[in-house]
Amino acid sequence: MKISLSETAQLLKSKDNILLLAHKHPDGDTLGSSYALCRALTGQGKKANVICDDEIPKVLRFLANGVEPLLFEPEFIIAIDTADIKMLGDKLRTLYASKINLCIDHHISNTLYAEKTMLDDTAAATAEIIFRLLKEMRTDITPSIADCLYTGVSTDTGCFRYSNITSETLRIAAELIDLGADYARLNKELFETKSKSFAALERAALNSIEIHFGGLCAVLAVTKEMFLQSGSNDEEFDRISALPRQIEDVLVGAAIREQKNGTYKVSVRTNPPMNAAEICAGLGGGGHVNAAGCTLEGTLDEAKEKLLKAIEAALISEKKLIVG
Ligand SMILES: [Mn+2]
Repeated sequence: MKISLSETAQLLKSKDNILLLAHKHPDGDTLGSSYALCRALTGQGKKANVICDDEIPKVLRFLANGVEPLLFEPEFIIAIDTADIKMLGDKLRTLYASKINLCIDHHISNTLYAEKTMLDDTAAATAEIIFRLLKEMRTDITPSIADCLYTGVSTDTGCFRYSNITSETLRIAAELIDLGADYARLNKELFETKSKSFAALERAALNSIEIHFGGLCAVLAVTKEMFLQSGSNDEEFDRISALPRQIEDVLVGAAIREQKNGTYKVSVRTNPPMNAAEICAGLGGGGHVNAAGCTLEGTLDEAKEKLLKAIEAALISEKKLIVG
């Protein structure tokens, strides 16, 4: 059942011993929203905790600073920024799947798995909804709560660059700054600072870039050795995949990564009118119009050759490339 913001505020007023669940592979929005609400609830003398199936990424650990993990038998369980029960991860799903009393979320794809759902798919981040909820509850938004909410809103919008932002997003961010959000430090830590491992992987990846078809296609390739040497993790590789398409005039960007078993995982990103899903479908993979993937076998050169053939055919069929 969907409920409104004021019904959500009323409901929370009557509850105590509240457990907040963040989704797996936690990001700034699920954690920022959860810790903001947790701080607000404990600030009202209630008991509240945040839990997550996965470890909190280092760059987001400050969100939990000063929040004491309390011991209590949960009476009310809220999933935050979690569109599907699967997104909670195996451990939390096993423990709580049938017991989730409320979900607060902004994903249009929300499966309404919770007993009650406060869904606003016009919000760029769940943190926007939590901000409005705290105002509705007339709770004090302290500077550390403002930091948590600013983190949620800024990370889900790529630091206010994506097309999901609205004028409301910017008004909320402005209010958060007035409430003491340390935006300059947060922007630097969240968007400008790279881990040493990421910088090493990025350097190796940029060095590997080859340009094809008169500049319409860029391909990078990272071997097992390069990946191991950098000390990077999978999430960092995902960010690397975006690099080839960022080059001027490139319509098809691809990132090839050698996997542990010697096969190659390929990520293709396209700009219109090229269709990444179509290119990858021809290679046994699939995905979305502007981001898709597939797995290739053989040597690196053979994998690259197969991929380039598919890209060439797609460029020709879109009349971006004329064969003489
Ligand atoms: Mn979100």
